[in-house]
Amino acid sequence: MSRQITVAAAQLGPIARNDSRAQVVGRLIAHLQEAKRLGCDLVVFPELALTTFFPRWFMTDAAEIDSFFEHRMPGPDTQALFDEAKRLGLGFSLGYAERTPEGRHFNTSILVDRDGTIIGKYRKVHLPGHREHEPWRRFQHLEKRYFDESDTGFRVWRAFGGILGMCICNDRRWPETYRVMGLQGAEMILLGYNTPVHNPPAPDHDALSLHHNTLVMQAGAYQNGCWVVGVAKAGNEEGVPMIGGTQIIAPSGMTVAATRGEGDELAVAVCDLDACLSYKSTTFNFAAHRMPQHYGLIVERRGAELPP
Ligand code: ING
Repeated sequence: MSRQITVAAAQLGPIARNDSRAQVVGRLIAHLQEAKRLGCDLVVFPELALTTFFPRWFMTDAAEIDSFFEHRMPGPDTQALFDEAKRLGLGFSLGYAERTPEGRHFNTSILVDRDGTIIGKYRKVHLPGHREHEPWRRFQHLEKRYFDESDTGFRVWRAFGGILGMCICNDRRWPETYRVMGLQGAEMILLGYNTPVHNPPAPDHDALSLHHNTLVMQAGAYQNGCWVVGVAKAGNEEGVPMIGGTQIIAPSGMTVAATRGEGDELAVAVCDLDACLSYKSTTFNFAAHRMPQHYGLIVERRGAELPP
């Protein structure tokens, strides 16, 4: 017996600062329609999939900053996306900038069922970059300025016949992300990212940006016996080249589908959730092999403390 989900990793090319929500939603709907044609059940969109990656700019005008956030989901600009997904019988995950009714701001991802119901919401835990304007940088990375810290943590949901989790972008670089969801039985982790090729504090890493992207997601998949779907917003966005590298990774750690370019492109795979079992029941049988009594420092310490 196999529990199969056919998944579309729905990569987006650049979104311009002045692209309207309607223009972007039109691109997302085109992805839904192509995914349906290819027999998909679930479509995974990138992080901040409704706007350009605005944390690249230092802004002080509250109205300008707020223009990048959604006050309601679905809202007037996104209802068409929910309606088309429901009409096609497709589930999807979507990354966007969330402004809550109380005025809090999050880098958010939602999981939406085939009937348009929002099953789950995740708010980004690992906010990279910095809080203040750092003019020495070719471009800013002000996620610590524009987004509040997560109040959801890492959760999973029973959906599409399995146990699904979500994370966002920088989260994928931290092994704790996958393990916390692995300890909740995650069989598939959906994540989107907006990753500049150039990392101002570490330019010598730039040539390895695609390698690091694949490395961390393949490791997370294998070490937790789960599928990982990583989806880029890619290409040269407002003068900042962003990596592609969208891919679907099996519990074996092998990439089974990947995009070729840096534009709007689907990578599709038939994902058998039962493929998780041979890893979760042997090599990564957590209950049989983990030794949490020796892992205390992982939770007790934030930064490393060196020996005397
Ligand atoms: N972007 C980047 C990411 O983690 C980054 C930030 C780039 C970190 C390069 C390290 C190296 O993929 C987001 N949005 O988190």
